[in-house]
Amino acid sequence: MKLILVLSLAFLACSQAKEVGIRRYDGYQVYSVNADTKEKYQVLWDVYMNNEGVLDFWTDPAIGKATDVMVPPQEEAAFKLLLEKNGISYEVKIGNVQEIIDEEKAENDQARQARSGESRIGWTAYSTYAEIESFVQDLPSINSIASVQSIGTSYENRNLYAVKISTSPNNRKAILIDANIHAREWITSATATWILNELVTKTAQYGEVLEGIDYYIIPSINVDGYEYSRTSDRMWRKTRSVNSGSTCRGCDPNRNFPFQFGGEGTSSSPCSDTFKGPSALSEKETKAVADYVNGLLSSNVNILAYVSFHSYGQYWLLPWGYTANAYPVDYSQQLSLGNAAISAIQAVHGTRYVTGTGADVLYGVGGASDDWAKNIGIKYTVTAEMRDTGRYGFVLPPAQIIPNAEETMAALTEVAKRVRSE
Ligand code: 0X9
Ligand code: ZN
Ligand code: ZN
Repeated sequence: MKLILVLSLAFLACSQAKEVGIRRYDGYQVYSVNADTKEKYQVLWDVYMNNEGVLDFWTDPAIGKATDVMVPPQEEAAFKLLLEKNGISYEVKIGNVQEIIDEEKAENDQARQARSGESRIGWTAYSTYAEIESFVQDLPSINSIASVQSIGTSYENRNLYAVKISTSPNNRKAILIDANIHAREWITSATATWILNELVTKTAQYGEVLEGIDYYIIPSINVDGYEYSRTSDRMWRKTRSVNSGSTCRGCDPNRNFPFQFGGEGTSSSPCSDTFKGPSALSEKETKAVADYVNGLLSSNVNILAYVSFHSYGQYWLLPWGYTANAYPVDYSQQLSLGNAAISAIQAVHGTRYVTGTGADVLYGVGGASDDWAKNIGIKYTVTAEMRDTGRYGFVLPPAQIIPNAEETMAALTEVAKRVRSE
């Protein structure tokens, strides 16, 4: 009797510690799987559909290209057996996910320590959302080309912002950037804030980017998810809204936009990482983006490009993304800009991107922000999947923030040149 009590108390203490702690990924491996036939793809798809909340598909199942799947240690044997039984080839890309999370955290803590005392954020480390927020709020006082616009609040009531950068009241052409739709893609908000900082503090150096064009930059949109990924679960992707009738939280904001909502690559299960949500724009964060962009268009802002920042894989993804072999009438122009952008990226640090439609290069996705933007009439739309090609995936070391941002700026310069000549 006594022994049982002690045991159950110990269990209680242990489960409580887990509750408040950070989710750990000890022994979790990332498999890069290659389903090269329709049959093998079907097997992989079934695995994907039947293991929501157990296997984390870092990339959605695709045919004839790598699909990255994070596998918990207790599922490893069964997963490997299944692949082998079906003749699906694979390699282990990341041997222990917790190890790279620990490395990232150690580097980040060290870089933050080195910067302690400095009042503005730096790009040698990832920032908290509170730090991003005060960085954004300070921009107009550094340079009057920046103005901050409040675009709403998140599910957990954090403020959402867009920053407008404008060097002349006569500018009519504009480029819009959204970042950090996916919580764990930390590099995207770090890159967006770096770009803002460059434009505001080194304006004269960026004539090619700034001349004649206004920028509307949403540096972090899934802010609740971002904070949750920092404090509780590094691999969190979705929003943090409560789903009625389920204990699983959040929906995938990049499945929540009102174009091809519920189409390919979307799930109706709240526990899935690609849960589309109860209805299009059900999330306060996606609603804020859509209302903001529609508001700009109806006040005659000529948005000619929409760039959505994601990671990872090093892809410059063009429309359409909702299904394979679908191309807008102006696809040749999309592709020529895509090619210019990826060569500009490569020229900076040698990083190689691949360009093509989102669905041809990766997989079909309904309800994504890129296609939604294209569908409402914005000419050039892009999903930029930043570094890397899988060694770190989402857990990109902080030392790569600046090089990643520099090459993204080179690509943005190409977008600006194109938009200016439209
Ligand atoms: O699946 C996504 O939402 C994006 N990839 S990610 O790994 N960052 O989650 C790709 C979306 C590309 N756009 C479309 N296919 N429409
Ligand atoms: Zn993403
Ligand atoms: Zn550099």
